[in-house]
Amino acid sequence: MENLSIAIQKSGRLSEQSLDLLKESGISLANGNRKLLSAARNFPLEAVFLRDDDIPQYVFDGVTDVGIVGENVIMEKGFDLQITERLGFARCRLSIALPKSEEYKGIGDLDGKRIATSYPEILGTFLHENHLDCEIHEISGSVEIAPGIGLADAIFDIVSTGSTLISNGLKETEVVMQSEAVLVARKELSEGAREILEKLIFRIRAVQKSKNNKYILLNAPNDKLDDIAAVIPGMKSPTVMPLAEEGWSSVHSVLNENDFWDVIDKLREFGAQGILVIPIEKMIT
Ligand code: PRT
Ligand code: ZN
Repeated sequence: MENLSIAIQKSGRLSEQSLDLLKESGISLANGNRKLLSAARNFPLEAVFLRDDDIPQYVFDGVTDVGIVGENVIMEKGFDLQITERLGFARCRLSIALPKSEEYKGIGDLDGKRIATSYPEILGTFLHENHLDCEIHEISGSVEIAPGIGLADAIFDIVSTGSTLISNGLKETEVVMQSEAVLVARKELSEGAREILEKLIFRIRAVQKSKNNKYILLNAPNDKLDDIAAVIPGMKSPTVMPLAEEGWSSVHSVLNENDFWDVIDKLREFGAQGILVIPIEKMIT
């Protein structure tokens, strides 16, 4: 039986959540720190643990079929790979930042500046698109200290909470791209590998959906059932069952996290009582 091989970051910001996602998809892998390879026991998948920077190349060269890596690394390396699924974790943005004291009226103020970064390709493309002529200083780590030591006038780096910028006396002036972890695949996969990948994606989607949705149970006065059904459509439509108490029903449905509180407010207005909200383990639609 054929295997699908997947590259996963060996240790870093992506490692734990990558393994968790596989685990929630019913695929258990042992990630011993000293191990390079690990085969899943219950799914035709083999994991290879690598530095995140190497993952795009390994997938492109066919050393592994797929990989989990930050979109920023995919963009920077520039290999022609297929993003098969956005995974929603390791969210961050890549931004240009200037010393806080510097006046900034708009993008034109960046012209002529020396910018330190570990992402010269993404930055170069952005500068080119905006007709800016800057000097790019490629450095591999601690980019945020470059302006302080006089190595550069500005930086281009990953920002998440923004606290690294603040503690280095910098301010974010241009957001160049948003990033999150993605599942990438080589464009030419064998038919067998493609089939396993489809199965993996199907499971990942079920996990993602379950995280974005909650199961809701409530008691509703019968004369308000239509109003209530309109705010909670559910996967098809809500399940409505009569309660022992005359004139009341029990309503079961699925709610999306995004409009959760708005819906709850409306349900209360319509007289819903005893509202219970329960996490969903898996959701297959
Ligand atoms: O050893 P290896 O090469 O595998 O790992 P790495 O050190 O290159 O990468 P790692 O594990 O630090 O990050 C992996 C991926 O996580 C990145 O490529 C991004 O896609 C994503 N990610 C999400 C982040 C952050 N958030 C993040 N905050 N990567 C880095 N940071 C750093 C950033 O460089 C900056 O120094 O955190 C600082 C900013 O954070 P805030 O919260 O202070 O703004
Ligand atoms: Zn790295």
